[in-house]
Amino acid sequence: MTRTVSTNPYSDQKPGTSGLRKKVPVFQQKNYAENFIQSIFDSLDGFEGQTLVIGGDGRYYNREVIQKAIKMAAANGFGRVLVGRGGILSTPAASHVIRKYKAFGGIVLSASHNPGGPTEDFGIKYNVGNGGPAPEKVTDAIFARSKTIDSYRIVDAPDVNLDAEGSHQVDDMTVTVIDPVADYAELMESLFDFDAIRKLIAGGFRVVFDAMSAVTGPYAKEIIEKRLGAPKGSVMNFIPLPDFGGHHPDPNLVHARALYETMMAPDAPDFGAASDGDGDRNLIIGKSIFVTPSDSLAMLAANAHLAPGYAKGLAGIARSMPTSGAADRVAEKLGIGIYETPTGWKFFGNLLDEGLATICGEESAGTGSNHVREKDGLWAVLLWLNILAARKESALEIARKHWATYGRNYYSRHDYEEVDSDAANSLITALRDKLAALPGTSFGALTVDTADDFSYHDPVDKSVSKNQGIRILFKGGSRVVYRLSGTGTSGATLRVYIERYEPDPARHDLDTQEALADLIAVADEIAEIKARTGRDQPSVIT
Ligand code: VG1
Ligand code: CO
Repeated sequence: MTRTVSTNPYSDQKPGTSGLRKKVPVFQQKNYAENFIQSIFDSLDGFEGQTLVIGGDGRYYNREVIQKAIKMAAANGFGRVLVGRGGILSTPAASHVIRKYKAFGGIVLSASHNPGGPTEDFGIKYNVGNGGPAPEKVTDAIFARSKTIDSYRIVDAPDVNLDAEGSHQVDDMTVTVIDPVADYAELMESLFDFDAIRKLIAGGFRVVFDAMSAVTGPYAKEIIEKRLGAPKGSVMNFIPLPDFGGHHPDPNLVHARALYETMMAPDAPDFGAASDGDGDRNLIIGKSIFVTPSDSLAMLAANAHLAPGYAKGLAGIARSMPTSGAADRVAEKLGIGIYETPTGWKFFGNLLDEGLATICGEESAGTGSNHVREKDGLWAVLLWLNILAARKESALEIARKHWATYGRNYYSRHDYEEVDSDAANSLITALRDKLAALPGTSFGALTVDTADDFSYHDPVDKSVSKNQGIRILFKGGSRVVYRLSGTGTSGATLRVYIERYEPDPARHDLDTQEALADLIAVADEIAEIKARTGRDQPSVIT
C-alpha cells in the first residue's frame, strides 16, 4: 500500500563532487533521506517498471537507508530492485551491475573515504543507466527539487531480509538480493590474465592488500586469495565494519601508514595495495616505492596492452585537471588523445561512452577504464599485477624505466582540512582577483606564464563547467593548482596541488617534498595560505 507523506524541504541537499555527504545525525533528521531519494526520483523520467540497483559500502546507517530506498522505489513505480547481499556493493561493482542488468540507474550509499559511525559521515549518490555518476544537469535538478519538495511516496511493507540471496515481493515490485561479488569477479577475469598472475604468485611473489575494514574486503578475498591463490592473510582488514574500525578508509600515506612501513622494510612483500571505503580508489606501493596516483595512471596506460582486455591498445587517456601531466607524455608517445577534465568521475562518462578515452585517472588515487563508469580500486591493483606478471620486473624497475623514458613529474598534494569556510572562500576569491595580474610576475627563479580558473568544455555534450580550480602555470612547465574540496562535511578543505617536471634521469631519485620545495613556498606566498588559514602546515600531504 502506497502512502504519500507530507514533508518540509531542507535547504542543504546540494550534491558535491560525488553525491550528497553529511554527518549521520543530519541524515537521521526527520525525512532527510526520504526527501533526497524522492528528489532523485522526481528528477528522472521513464523508470516505470524498470530496474534500480541499490547497494553501499556497509557504513553505519547503510541498512536503514537501503530499506527506505527499496520501499520508496516500489511506491514510485520501479519494477525491480537489485540489492547486494548485506546491503553491500562497491561503487565499481554497482556500476557494473547497472550496466550488466541494463538497469535504469542505481543508488549508491557511501561517503567513500570519509570516516563512518553514528557521528561520522554518510552519503547518497545516484548513478545513471551507463553506470556512471549522474552528470551535473541531473544533480542540479535533484538539488532544485529538494528545495521545494513537499511530499514523498513510500509503501508500507516489512523490511527485506538483506542477508540471504533470493527474491521478494514488495508491493508490485520484485527485490532480488544478489551476490555482490560474483558479477564483478567475472568481469575482472575477462580483462586480466589470471593464469599469469596465479603463476607469479605461486612462484613466491608476495602480495598484501589492505581493505581498510571497508567494502573491498569480500571482493579482494575472493579474487586475490581464492582465484589468484595468494596465501590466506594476504588480504588484511577484510570484514566491512560500520565504522571501519574507527579509521579513515582513505588509502593514502597518512591513513595507510602501516602498509607503507611494511612495504619500505627490508623484508617487504613484493607488492602492496589498499582501497578506500567504497572500493573505487587504489593505493599502490611496490617494494621500496610508493607510486603516486598520477604516475600510476601514466604507467598503467603505458603498459595496459599487456593485459588481454586492453591488448588492442587505448583509444585515449583522460585525467582530471589537478592530476599531473605524466599521462600526457604517454598519450603523446602512443599518438592517442588526452583529455583534461574537472575533478570528479562524472566528467569521464561522456568520453568513455563516446569511445574517446579508454583509461581515466585522478591524482586522488582513482583510476579506471571503460569496463565500468566509475573509478575502480581493485581493477587498478589487478592491472598492476598483470603488468608485473608480464614484464617480470619489480614495480621499482618499471617506475625507473618509465621515468627514464618520459621524464619524471614530481607531484604532491597538500590538504588543509577543516579550515574555516569563510577564510577558505576568501582565499580563493582573493586568488581569482589576482589572476589577471600574475602572468610575467617572478617569484625567485619561477616566473608565472599563465594563470586562470579552469573551465571545462565537454567535447561530447558541449556543456560548460566553470570555476573548477585555480591554475598557476610557470615558465618551464611547473604548476600550482588550488581548489576547495567538494566532499568534506565539516568546514572547508583547501587542496593545493604542486607539480614539477624533471627530464634528467640523474635527478629522478630526489625526495618529492625537497624537489618541490621552491614551488611549495611560492604556493603559500601567492595564496597567503598560512596567513589566511592560520595553519603552519598542511593536515595531509600525499
Ligand atoms: C575528492 C577527490 C576527487 C574524487 C572525489 C570522490 O573530491 O579529490 O578526485 O573524485 O573525492 O572520490 P574533492 O572534491 O574532495 O577534492 V570518492 O573515492 O570520495 O567517491
Ligand atoms: Co571512494
